[in-house]
Amino acid sequence: MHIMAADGDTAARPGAGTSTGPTGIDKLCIDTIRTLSMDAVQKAKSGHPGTPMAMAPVAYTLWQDRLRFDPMDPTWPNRDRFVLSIGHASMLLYSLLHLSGTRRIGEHGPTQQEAVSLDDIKQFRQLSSVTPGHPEYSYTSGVETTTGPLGQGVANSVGMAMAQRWFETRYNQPGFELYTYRVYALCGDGDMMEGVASEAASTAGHLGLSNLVWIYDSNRITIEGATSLAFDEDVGARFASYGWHVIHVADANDTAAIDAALTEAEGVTDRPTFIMVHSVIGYGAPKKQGTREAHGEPLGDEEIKAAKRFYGWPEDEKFLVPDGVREEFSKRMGARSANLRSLWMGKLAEYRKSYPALAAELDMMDHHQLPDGWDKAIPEFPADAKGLASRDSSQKVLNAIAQSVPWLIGGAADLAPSTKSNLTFPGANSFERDDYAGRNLHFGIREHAMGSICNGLALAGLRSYASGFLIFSDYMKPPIRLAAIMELPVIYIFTHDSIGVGEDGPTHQPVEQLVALRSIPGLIVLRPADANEVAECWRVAMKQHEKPVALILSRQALPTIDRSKYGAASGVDRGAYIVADSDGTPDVILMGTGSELTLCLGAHDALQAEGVKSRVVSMPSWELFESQDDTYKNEVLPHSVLGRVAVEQAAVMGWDRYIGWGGQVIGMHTFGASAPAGDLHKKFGFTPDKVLEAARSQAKRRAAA
Ligand SMILES: Cc1ncc(C[n+]2csc(CCOP(=O)(O)OP(=O)(O)O)c2C)c(N)n1
Ligand SMILES: [Mg+2]
Repeated sequence: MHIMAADGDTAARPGAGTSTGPTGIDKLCIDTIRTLSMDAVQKAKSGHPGTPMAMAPVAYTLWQDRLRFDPMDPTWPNRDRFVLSIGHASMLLYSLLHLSGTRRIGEHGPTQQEAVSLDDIKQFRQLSSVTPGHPEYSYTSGVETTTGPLGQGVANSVGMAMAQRWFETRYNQPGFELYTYRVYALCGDGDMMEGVASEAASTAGHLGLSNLVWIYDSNRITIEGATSLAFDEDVGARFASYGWHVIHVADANDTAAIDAALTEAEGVTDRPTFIMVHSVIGYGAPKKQGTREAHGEPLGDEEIKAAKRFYGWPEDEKFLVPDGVREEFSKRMGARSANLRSLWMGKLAEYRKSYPALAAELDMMDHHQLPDGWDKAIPEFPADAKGLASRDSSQKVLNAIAQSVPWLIGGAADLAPSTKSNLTFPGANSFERDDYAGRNLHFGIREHAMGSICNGLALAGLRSYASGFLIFSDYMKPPIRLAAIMELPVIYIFTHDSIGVGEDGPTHQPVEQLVALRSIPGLIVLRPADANEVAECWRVAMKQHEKPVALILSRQALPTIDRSKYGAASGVDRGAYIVADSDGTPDVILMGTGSELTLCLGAHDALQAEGVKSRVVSMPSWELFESQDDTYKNEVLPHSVLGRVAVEQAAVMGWDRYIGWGGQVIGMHTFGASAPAGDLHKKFGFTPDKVLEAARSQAKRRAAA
């Protein structure tokens, strides 16, 4: 259908302010975004119409004239990233993907199919549609990250911007400016209130990430009503103090001012830019605009008609894309970006010839591959009764791997000396504003942002790791969960894994963290028992390309098990394996993880001497074990053996799956306490005697059976 491109908004219209609004074809395109969003939410009978309506001019200006994003290939490596941190405004993004004609990515790259068709928009929020309630990475082509939990998107954008800097520094060469992309995030009041956004913004300011722009939709409305109910600070001043360049745009409809702000941001070379845009939520809906009612529910047929009248739109038309709108996107944004991408592809072809080794690295990253021999330098640890802490063996293994996998980068939340996560070889410097090639990231004491930034780094193609005390994994649960949802292979190095922490007391002793992590679908949790298991755990972690992995490591020394006497540590990749056994069917199976495997082995020796047949199973990962076939599972834990003891210094929840009815778990039922570790082990029953006692009693079940 053809409708005349109406004139711009005027000050007389409600909510229009005194702006010089968009006119002609621009207004037509913007109003198409608005009306598609209203119609989709109305049809779905749920969703968030108000913010797409208000921010349409801002997003349109960015996409149409700035964003270097080629709809023909939404995965082009040097594309600018657009992060919709206000994930509830998903219809804004779906409308843009549709109108720009963005192509769907198939198994072998871009296809001829639309990423989001008009039919898909009509299926907004329905089962199996590519238009879920909140944008989901890899589900809808063109969506850069999964958003919805407020604060996450902006924090991811910091990781993406750090990754660009890292790529630029390592791979750009004279005459080959391969990596120049910028990262734009659209955020709202909710993002600004969330702590993780502050952590991430503070980090970005410190690092001087001038390739990063956050556009803040300041509409002063959230779900409960006016932001004044809970939020009055001067957000601009806050960002200025973080070291950001701050620009104010008085009216979201003022596309000229938005354009000017984006130009200004491009000129800032030493800091990120924060563009604070004042908008009216639900702009154009006469009764609901500027109110909380425009946030999260359909506007209703009458209000939609009135808004359409206000836009000069045929009020009875639904899902209307007027003639000329798609063409305008393709003429401007499409042509501009296609040109940039084709120049870039040409450059890449030349680069491959001039810098084959660097190009090979980029290809490997792209294909989730590891360099040949990447694990050759991983040490084998000799048997040693004294042994070493798993955090220490992890450091050795990590450093061995990182030397052959240059794109493995990460760091800690101010705990690297304790978590032993630093890369110590020459050239592995700190990532800082004067050395963006550094590989040791200093997140400061910002666990939440650390997790979200690592997701951003992983989204950009790097293998990222985050490290901290296991107890503080609670502070980064949201990004861990999102890594699992997005299928990002981020690695978490969590140390100080139990009451073995000792004197620091219950606030620092993890109890329920292990089961909490194990409850996250898709996350692989590994708690190695000795140095050689640590090496195997790292092998498992590095081979993942769609699962995050949490390594759970000890502060205290763990004996290095004599593998000539016991089962090989390579069993780790099956999640659970037999370490010690007896002839024939065992009377009792002892299962342990981490530091508790030694207790099981001690009990095993004593039981052998008593003529009790026992088996010891090391069980570093429930998830890996669950993915084995039934034959293997039954081989390791035969159904016929009822006598079972599990030992783990953590909450007992979940172990019932493996001990069966009547089995016994020696675990934690309360929080820990502040005392030397030895005393705590006695108090909570982690002693050879207690394990032996439980094993003897369980072994009797065979006789009784
Ligand atoms: C971490 C988190 N907490 C709560 C919510 C629920 N929620 C969704 S939108 C919203 C209000 C957001 O307000 P704002 O960012 O100002 O968006 P606007 O209403 O202006 O579109 C809330 C509380 C959420 N999505 N994420
Ligand atoms: Mg708001």
